[in-house]
Amino acid sequence: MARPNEEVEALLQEYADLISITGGDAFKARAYEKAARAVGGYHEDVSRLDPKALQEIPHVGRSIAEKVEEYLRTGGVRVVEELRARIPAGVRQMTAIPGLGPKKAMMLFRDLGISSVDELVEAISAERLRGLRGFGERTEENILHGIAVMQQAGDRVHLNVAMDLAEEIVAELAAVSGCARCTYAGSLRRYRETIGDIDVLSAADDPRPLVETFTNLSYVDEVIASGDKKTSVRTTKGLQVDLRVVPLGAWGAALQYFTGSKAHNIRLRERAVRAGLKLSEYGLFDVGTGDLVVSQTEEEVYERLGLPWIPPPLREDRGEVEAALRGELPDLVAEGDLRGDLHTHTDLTDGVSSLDDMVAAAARLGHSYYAVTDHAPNLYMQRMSDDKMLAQREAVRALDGRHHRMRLLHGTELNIDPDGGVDWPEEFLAGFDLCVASVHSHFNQSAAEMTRRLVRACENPHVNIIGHPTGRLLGRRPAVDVDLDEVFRACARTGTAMEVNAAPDRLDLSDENILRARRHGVRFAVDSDAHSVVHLPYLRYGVGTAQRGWLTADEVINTWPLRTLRSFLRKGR
Ligand code: DGT
Ligand code: CA
Ligand code: CA
Ligand code: ZN
Repeated sequence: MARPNEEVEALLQEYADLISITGGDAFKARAYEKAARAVGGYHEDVSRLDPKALQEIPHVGRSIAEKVEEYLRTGGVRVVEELRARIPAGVRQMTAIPGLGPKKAMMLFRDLGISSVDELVEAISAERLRGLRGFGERTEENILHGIAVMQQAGDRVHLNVAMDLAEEIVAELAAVSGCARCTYAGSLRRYRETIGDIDVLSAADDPRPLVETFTNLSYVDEVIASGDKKTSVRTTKGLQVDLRVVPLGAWGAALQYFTGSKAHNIRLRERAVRAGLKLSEYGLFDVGTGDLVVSQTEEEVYERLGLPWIPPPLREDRGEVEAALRGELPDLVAEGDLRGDLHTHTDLTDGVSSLDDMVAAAARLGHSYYAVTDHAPNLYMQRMSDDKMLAQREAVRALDGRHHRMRLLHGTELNIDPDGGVDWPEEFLAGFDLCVASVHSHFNQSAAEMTRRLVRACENPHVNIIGHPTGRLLGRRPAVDVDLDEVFRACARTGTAMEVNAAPDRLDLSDENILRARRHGVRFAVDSDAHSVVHLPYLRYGVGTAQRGWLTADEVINTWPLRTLRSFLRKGR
């Protein structure tokens, strides 16, 4: 698979969780957690490292390196499997419920014998949790909400997981002789925030060599179906991939059809019908004569329906057809429009790459400016201090302009406290080039409290960007309860940007919230929130999300020239 590092990260994290829920050594659990993150963010493919090179990864000592090696060699780790076996599968599922967590899940299993998510729902409605220490009515609500979040995510995967795999498959198929075209379509081409299955489309006269290569890919576990029109496989990680092979002459119609969304396609078919045409994956046909009208390119299909080509992220039937008819499609922000990244971390706090490495990697991506925004002191685990921050500023100033003349900004990611205050007083904040401010605690405040909290943060003259504004973690943590319109109004009024956090497990703001925010005239920052050099390219997922929110380049502050950006960052000061 594309990233063995992520597989190993998941395994080490699972081991850490297992240690802590079975009452093991907390120090050991923490060590595995740190190693997991370090491996996930490591710049080299761990499956290519020998045991000695493995130990050069931060937080990976001999014993952890041995387990990684065992996993890469055999596909499993004995001690992890032993611990897994001690906990029923249903309980392990319970530990993943957002808002419940491993400790409480184990307590419910031990004290009440609850051993599955279904049993837990039953126990809550029978009020069997009442009276248990640490379980109030609010907790019950949170657990039920958490279960809903988990079930909603279902078997869908994050965008980067699907993208890595899809790009690998497309590259393999494109190399097969006779393959005239190959690309991914479906929700992935539309940059939807999670992906149900991957749809790959190829053009060839003879589909057989392509199907042959496809079904024999090393990471294919099972061929679910193989017919004339479609071959579906399941990968070893449980992700479904559909391959369709069409004649080159039908490429445009097929690409249009299989990109979707279904709702967008229905709108197009209605337009076709009104024009006496029939639209299918084979082409656009004249209903009267049955003759093919067009099918080779998507542009032709749209044009024949009286429309300009519509970018895939807009194809959700959210008014794009109407806008296209009026000639008012937005000129969407593109990845190439971004001049920099305004929210990133280093190993001074919870990042795993050094300042030098982050800066060098960012410069290689072609950024013309780049902000370093490590965590502020109130996130206690990070042990930030004034001195450390000032020392980092010196280091940042020394590197300024050194890599491809990329300009550096020294910032921080502040913690918005429950009342809307932040970590430092004005005088200290004034020393930063920019401040991101985020909610990192007290996620369960009421909507009124949370709204006041975020509005106050916007009103702080030194807060420039609200980081991951709703705090959601896809499949793991729901968005906070807040009156977003009120917050958006405050952003527009105070000159505070809303972040589009590009981390694939956040994508926060979401496409729908972006659409809402832009109606208030809000400005946005598309940021990677990178904690490692390998996260820097995640910006593409933020741009995809911004496009789904209809954003143009001028609405995104990190497409602006540095001078314009600096003036925005002054907030009228
Ligand atoms: P996913 O896989 O749940 O993330 O979402 P999609 O959009 O990739 O959906 P999928 O894989 O079921 O189908 C891929 C595309 O094929 C879909 O976006 C539109 C097209 N399609 C599939 N079934 C239908 C259908 O019954 N009617 C129409 N008009 N289009 C369909
Ligand atoms: Ca799909
Ligand atoms: Ca599909
Ligand atoms: Zn951050």
